[in-house]
Amino acid sequence: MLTIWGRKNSSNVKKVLWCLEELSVPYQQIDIGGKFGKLNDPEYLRMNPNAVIPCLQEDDFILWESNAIIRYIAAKFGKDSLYPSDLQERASIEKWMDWVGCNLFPPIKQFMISFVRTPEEQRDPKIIAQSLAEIEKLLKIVDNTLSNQQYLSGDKFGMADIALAPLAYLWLSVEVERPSLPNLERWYQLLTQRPAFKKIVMIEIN
Ligand SMILES: N[C@@H](CCC(=O)N[C@@H](CS)C(=O)NCC(=O)O)C(=O)O
Repeated sequence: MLTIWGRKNSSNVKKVLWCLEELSVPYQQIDIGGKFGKLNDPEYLRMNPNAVIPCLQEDDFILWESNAIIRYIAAKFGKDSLYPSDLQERASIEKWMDWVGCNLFPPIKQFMISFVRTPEEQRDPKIIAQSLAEIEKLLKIVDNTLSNQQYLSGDKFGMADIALAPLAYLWLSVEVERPSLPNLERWYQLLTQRPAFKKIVMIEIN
């Protein structure tokens, strides 16, 4: 049995739980992080010295970094679906996973901290505007890409979609002015038809 450490409303935990649900892999999930705390408990730090979630535990095997976890799950349980054997096909998907983690996650995190988790009277409009501008710039790249392909992963749903969608969900769920990104919106609507997406991703954001 796989154990996933991390609260269910973290976007990085959602990626992992969604991937498991898509592949019908049984797992147990343990709430930690956010209001549950415990990230700096010595027992958790022994598993993940970064004191962040998610973390996967499978007997003695421990794995952290959400995208590394998705790759592992897909390779182990999704060879015929989420983990293409064609190297170029897989690299094109992994490119987007890295892009989401390196480029999109930092401004989304900044936005979450400075807007969603900060009371209105304490918000800094400049920081909020900067993070929103960066998110928009990046999502326009996604929108352009999605004008030529059905999914971020290509013709078929895959790991890149799993990496991006929980972050896109956050951005689409908050009350801010957004530019029109019709291809991204079409892609998002497609994902909302997936039961595992509804169950894992479309939950209360805070
Ligand atoms: N690069 C890491 C980032 C992990 C990360 O920043 N996780 C956030 C939640 S999305 C976290 O642990 N925040 C502290 C908390 O939830 O208490 C990954 O993709 O796994």
